Amino acid sequence: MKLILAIVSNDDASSVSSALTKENFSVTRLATTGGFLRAGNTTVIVGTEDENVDHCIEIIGKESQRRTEIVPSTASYDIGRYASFPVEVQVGGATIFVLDVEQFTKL
Ligand code: 2BA
Repeated sequence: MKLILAIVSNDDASSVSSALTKENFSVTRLATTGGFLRAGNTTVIVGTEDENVDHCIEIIGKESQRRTEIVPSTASYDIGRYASFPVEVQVGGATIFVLDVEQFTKL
């Protein structure tokens, strides 16, 4: 058995967990924070048999594809004025760890 830890953006967390649940994976979601950006992200935990790992990763990848979005950004000038302009940012993607499970018990 394996434990899959997938860190995804908060925007993708719902679609990742819905798609996994639909395919009969058991899913736990944790609210986590990235150490570099210190922004919220979601860690999805899935315990599954070895033969299902590739399918699980495939679903996570499909629901959290890296993409570019245009978001508004604001710059301030010393004279007390602000300007708003669109910037391209990369969103999505997943960081996935697969661990061996020594024991799995439900009491
Ligand atoms: P990603 O590499 O896609 O990582 C996204 C989030 O996944 C990370 O959020 C962190 O929460 C988790 N993560 C990634 N690799 C990990 C690992 N080896 N162990 C544990 N957790 C891991 P953040 O830490 O906020 O990083 C956001 C993005 O900033 C990263 O995207 C990467 O592009 C960049 N980044 C992270 N650390 C960096 C560093 N030391 N120097 C430069 N850029 C960094």
